[in-house]
Amino acid sequence: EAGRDGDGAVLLRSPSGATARVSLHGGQVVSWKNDRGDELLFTSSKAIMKPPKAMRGGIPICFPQFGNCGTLERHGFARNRMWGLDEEHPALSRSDSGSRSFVDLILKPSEEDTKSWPHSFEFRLRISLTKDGDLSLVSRIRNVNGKPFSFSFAYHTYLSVSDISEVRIEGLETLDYLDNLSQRERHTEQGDAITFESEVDRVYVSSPNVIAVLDHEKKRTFVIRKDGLPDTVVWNPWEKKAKTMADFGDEEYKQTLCVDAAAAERPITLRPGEEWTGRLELSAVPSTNCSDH
Ligand code: TA6
Repeated sequence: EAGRDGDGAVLLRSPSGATARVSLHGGQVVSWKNDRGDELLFTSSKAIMKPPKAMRGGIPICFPQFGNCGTLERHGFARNRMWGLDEEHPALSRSDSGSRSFVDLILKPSEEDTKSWPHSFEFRLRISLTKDGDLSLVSRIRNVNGKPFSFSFAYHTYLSVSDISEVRIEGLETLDYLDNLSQRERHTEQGDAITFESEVDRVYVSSPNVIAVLDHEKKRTFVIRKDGLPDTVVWNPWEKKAKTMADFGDEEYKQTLCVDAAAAERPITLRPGEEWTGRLELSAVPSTNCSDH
């Protein structure tokens, strides 16, 4: 079938020539390239590309929980499941040239899933490339249960960076964050842009809907726009933690930074029949100087 590669991943192409690959395993974006063919998302050289676990890199979807709580799988089961194509009219998603710029996926709970999380939902995920090559993910989660349920969520986004020491985040200054490295203790960020010189694992709460990740060496700025997702998670495992991860190279912490649009601090509650929408839009723009975004 056109638009699918040998591994069953869906290939997207924007009119500008940007591309993305979406794996049905996890509904995970596993590649996003600009019109020059530069890869913008990180994938570990040690990533395990087949089920049952999510591959290390790209954008795994964390649902129905972000983190580790109770009997539910760590970061939820959505990233580990096979998703279906949700396309009534697949031809509509193709451009004149035959390539497609978006795909609609769907996840419903299996019987196994309802044992660890006894709720019924329909999770629809549209992944698209805009005409300029920006990457957009829109999640719509509907409660098809007779009772309310609550969940947390994250787009666990592994950005590809030149060297973590050359990277800074703008937009999270002076915010409160929960520090996962010290029992989720609450701290307040100082006034400066965030830079990296050791392990970081934080949930910045009630963060702005637009933040920027500046890669000085690559002269590239990622602009991250979110909607419906109040928090931003920032994670880099650094050297020691990297060595404990079997599917992550010892030195690869230098080449990636996770910046996740998330609903992590407070769960989202849906009443029967209600639907929630959470959006992420990523763009990568050349930056000629530091304030250029
Ligand atoms: O905050 C990000 C985080 O929860 C970290 O604690 C970290 O270990 C990471 O996600 C990756 O989790 P994973 O289950 O994919 O190894």
